[in-house]
Amino acid sequence: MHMATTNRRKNADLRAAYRAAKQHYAAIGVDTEHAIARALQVPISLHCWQADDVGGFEVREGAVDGGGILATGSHPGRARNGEEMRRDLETVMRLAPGVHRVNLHALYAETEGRAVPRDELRTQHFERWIAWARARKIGLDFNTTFFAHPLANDGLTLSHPDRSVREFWIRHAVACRRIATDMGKALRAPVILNHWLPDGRKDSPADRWSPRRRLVEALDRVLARHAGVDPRWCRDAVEGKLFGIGSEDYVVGSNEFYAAYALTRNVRLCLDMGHFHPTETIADKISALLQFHEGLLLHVSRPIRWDSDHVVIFNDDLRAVFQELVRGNALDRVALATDYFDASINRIAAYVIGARATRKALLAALLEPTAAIRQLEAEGRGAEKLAWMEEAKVGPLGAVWDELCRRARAPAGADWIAAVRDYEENVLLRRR
Ligand code: RNT
Ligand code: ZN
Repeated sequence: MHMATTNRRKNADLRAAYRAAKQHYAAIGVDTEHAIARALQVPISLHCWQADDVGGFEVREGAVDGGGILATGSHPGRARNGEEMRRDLETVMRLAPGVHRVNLHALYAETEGRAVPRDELRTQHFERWIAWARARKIGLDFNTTFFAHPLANDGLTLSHPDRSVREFWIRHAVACRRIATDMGKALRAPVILNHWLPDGRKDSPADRWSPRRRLVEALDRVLARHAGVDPRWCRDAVEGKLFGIGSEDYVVGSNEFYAAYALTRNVRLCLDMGHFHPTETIADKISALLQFHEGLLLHVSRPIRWDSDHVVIFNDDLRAVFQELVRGNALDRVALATDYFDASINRIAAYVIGARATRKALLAALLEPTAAIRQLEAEGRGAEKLAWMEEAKVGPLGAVWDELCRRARAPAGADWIAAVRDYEENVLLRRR
């Protein structure tokens, strides 16, 4: 009943609600026109791997374990190839407003049914993705894939004690840097190449030192100068983690490791919202790290009790991250990429919920009367500051959000839900 009413809301009603909201915000010194325009511009890089549960298109030559990545659920409709995945992503981008990029993993190479070793991946294996992105005027981002591979089954890749294993993964990462460079050049937009590796130990390592030393050396080799790699188009990032499945006790690439590594090598640090202790959030880290780092990559995710990669929702953690970015005027220094995978519900809805929640959190932060509450804080009027922060939580955000959606030609309110149901009936359920 409520949903039906929402669906029938007229454009005129939305406009009227927006006019009232605009006045509400103007009265507290907030310009909604500016907030909408800014919120629409910020690119959100959509991870391709929600469409297929991090499966990938690779033709495999040996048994592999998941490498610490686990999508649970068996909802029908998983994308089985590039065409299906691109169609899914197009649908998501119609239903979520604002500028998007698409974030690929090396696992999504299209190799015409041939098994191409990861260290032999070339730009040609991503030509379809590049052509698609060019036609739709979207930027691409990219990731090395250090998991789901026979040479990752030991739980160690770039930090493996066996030199030949390390060399294989170094070649893989360099191949990806070349591909990212070509993608960036072709699209005239720099590509962020993120490196996350599962390396770690399940229990009580006797040596925490050697793998870390080897990882530094291997990453330095990856990030050295290589023919065909141009840092103007390929911007490397490194992503740390606290623990993973099978690496509960020790992760070689911890957050401290990469924070120091990224700073000293002038690459980007990636913070994933799920990669810390359960009550530790990343919002407070941003103003600390950006005193020293030029920029950051954020993996927008949602942990529940552990790094569970749940669908991103408009919750306090997400809002706090965007408040920090807006309050610190740091939106231009931080790249945003979604990162979660839920196979237990409609995957397209999972995407749209997360993409919309992310931009909604951005809009909400832009609607905060930051100058006013800072002034109160500076004057020592702490209770009033807190009171205004409380009031700001329930202003007419929804009306401004609807207007943002309308301007971006995306469905307002809950109107997108019916579109996903249609897509499920007409497209996803036919993928059997
Ligand atoms: C894993 C990291 C990593 C992956 C993707 C698939 O814990 O979050 O970013 O989710 O590379
Ligand atoms: Zn991540």
